[in-house]
Amino acid sequence: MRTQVGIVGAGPAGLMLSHMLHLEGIDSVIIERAGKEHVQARLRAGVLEQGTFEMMKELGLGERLAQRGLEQHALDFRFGGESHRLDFHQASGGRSAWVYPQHDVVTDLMNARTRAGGRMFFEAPVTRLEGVRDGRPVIHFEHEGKAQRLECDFIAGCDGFRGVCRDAIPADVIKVYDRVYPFGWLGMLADAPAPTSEITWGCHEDGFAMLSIRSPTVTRLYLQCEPDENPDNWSDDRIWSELHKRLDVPGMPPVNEGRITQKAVTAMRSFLAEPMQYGQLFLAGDAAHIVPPTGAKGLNSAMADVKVLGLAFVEHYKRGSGTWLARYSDTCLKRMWLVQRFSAGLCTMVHQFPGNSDFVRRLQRADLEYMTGTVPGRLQFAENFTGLPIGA
Ligand code: RFL
Repeated sequence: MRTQVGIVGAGPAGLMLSHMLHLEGIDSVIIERAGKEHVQARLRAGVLEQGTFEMMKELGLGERLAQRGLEQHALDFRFGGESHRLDFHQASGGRSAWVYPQHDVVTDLMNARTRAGGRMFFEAPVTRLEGVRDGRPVIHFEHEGKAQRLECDFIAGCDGFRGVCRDAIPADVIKVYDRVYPFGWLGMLADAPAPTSEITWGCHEDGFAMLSIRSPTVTRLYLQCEPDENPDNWSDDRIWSELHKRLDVPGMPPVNEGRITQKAVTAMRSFLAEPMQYGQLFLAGDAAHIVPPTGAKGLNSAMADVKVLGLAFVEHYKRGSGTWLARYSDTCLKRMWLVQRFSAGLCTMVHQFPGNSDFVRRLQRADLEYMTGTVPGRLQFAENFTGLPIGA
């Protein structure tokens, strides 16, 4: 089997890249380890930046997004027993964010690829890559009990943090930056209308909490917890009591309680691998970088990489120029370090770290007050949260 771009992974990065290439008449094949239903059902990120929203619309993926995406103009930071509403729409000169779950993004992309007859292999784990350095790349994978090979011009490693593509870059070439945080998020879905349509963060001395509307009848909720927490340790009563404590403030409607339908713990890390290219292999999305979910940047950063990579492939195939491909890693890393800075900075500002001194807690409060209470603080949050320019 042969294609122009072999794509490992059918997450948002792999699917979006395949879709972009198809619109430009460039052939690709996706090889995905998991089953199709599993990929579509995974509950993960939920907030789109302005740039991701526009990218989806421009690429013909805007229909359901327009119907179901919930435009956001402000984020409500709760600390010191008060609400501090940060209007990022106003601060950024009219940019927004959209609540639109990752599984809907994946469904839109999967439907588009299926309609176009895109070649996708599910339940097909990639076992190794060959020839990424000598210009004749081959993806080896298993499918229906048989060993298979896909020859291609380029390989896009869109196989997430635990994929195999990053390992094809030799240890003396790749440099990895990694920070693991001493806490995680207990994420819940509850059958209850959110008390407000705006994303709300509780920056409380007992730990972080977050609330976001998922649909008119469902709320997405998070609580800071131990990184290896067993979700079963959290009874519904304990969950609601912590959510009220960390999020409710006088003068604002309290958290609405309802039946908890999902409960899972996510660990938190900051991770970045440099370079994002080696020979004919290009890493994109979580395969190259992980951010703590505080800034809602994981999915959006995957989309930003893919936009740069897709355009670079177009430049190569349509205009015979390899300049953009050669610049891919530097272009993405420059933006990604700014995203890391924002995500790690916010994560550090709003969570309680074990052993934090009173001095550090007061500094966290001062950071929150500066960010929500000053024009430069609001501007900085607004331009990062709604998304930095891509490919600049
Ligand atoms: P994905 O979505 O992880 O997709 C990678 C795909 O590659 C497949 N794969 C392989 N396929 C073939 N052969 C192999 N050997 C393979 N190894 C792996 C996997 O099965 C998978 O389908 O990466 P992508 O496309 O880069 O997209 C990135 C986003 O998914 C990710 O950044 C966000 O979802 C991160 N994230 C969150 N981000 C937020 O902004 N807010 C959140 O609340 C949030 N929650 C989350 C998350 C990520 C999570 N994961 C990955 C543990 C919650 C979770 C549980």
